[in-house]
Amino acid sequence: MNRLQRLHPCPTRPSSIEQVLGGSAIADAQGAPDWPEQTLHMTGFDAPWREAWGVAGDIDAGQHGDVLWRANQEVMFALVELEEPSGSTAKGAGEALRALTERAYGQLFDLMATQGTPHLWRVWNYLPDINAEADGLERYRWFNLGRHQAYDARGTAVAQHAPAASALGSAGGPLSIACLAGRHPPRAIENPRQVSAYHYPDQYGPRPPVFARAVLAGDMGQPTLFVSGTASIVGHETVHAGDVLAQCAETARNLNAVFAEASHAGGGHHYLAHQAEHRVYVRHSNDVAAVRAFLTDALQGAPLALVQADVCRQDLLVEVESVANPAR
Ligand code: 3EB
Repeated sequence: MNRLQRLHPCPTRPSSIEQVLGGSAIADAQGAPDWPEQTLHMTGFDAPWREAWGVAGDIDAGQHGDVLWRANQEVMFALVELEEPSGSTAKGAGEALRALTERAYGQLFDLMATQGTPHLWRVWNYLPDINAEADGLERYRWFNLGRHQAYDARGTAVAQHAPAASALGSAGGPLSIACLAGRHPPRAIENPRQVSAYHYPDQYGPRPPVFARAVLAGDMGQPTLFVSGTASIVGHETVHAGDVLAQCAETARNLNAVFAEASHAGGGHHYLAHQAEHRVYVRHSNDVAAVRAFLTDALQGAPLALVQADVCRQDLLVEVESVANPAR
């Protein structure tokens, strides 16, 4: 199949032969491309940027319910954005978010089946006020309930079908879910230092998150590594609460562990954190300079895009996600 390519930074028209399937942009990026674009309602700490996923050759596009999509025979980018009509913390907002999440995932799953790309590879989940309580439960936990129920409703076993993912709090905007899905299943990678997220105990909510620590997907002769949001968690517990640099160091250890696992699984390919591109979510704007300095050193100058976002556990101060192609 065609190799997936991230065009980045990206104008509103690709300069190369690739067709863009979709992508994302920081809210202050100029211009509106005609492909589905997930807006990050987040403050960026770099020049405004846009990222896009491209393939060679012909593509199809359409809308299914609330989902915008573009695809070729092998891979689809899809985007669903749903406003919460009564706001994020009004009475009933928790159940409303749960139902909205279940509906969004349900529509995505239906579309993926129809298009012949039934396998989720990578999902980016953003929602406002992720750590706020609604109806006695944290909004991230309501989100997790709806996501898990969408899997359960289709009898899909989460441990076998978990994509790479991120779930972050935005500074406003809709519930926004973007994904890459494929004709062929990805190869899931777990981190031996961490409990698989879909096995987290119920102290983190009534249903666990559904994601793998990373996946290998795309052209399986030359697979792309998508690393999920990675944070200062060992086992299932947050470590170094209150210490942002120690959290950065633990996060770097987790990234290196995931890249090492991917290199073992990668059919002779090697993946290196310092040859990857990283998106870094920082909870407190005041920490940005320190986080940038630490991770620039730890990741040996690999490109970083830093944004302010609320991480999905109150005590997590930083989270990093990555994309890498096999090392040269
Ligand atoms: C963690 O390791 C940190 O709910 O989709 C990271 C990546 C996190 C994805 C998700 C959550 C998600 O549990 C949080």
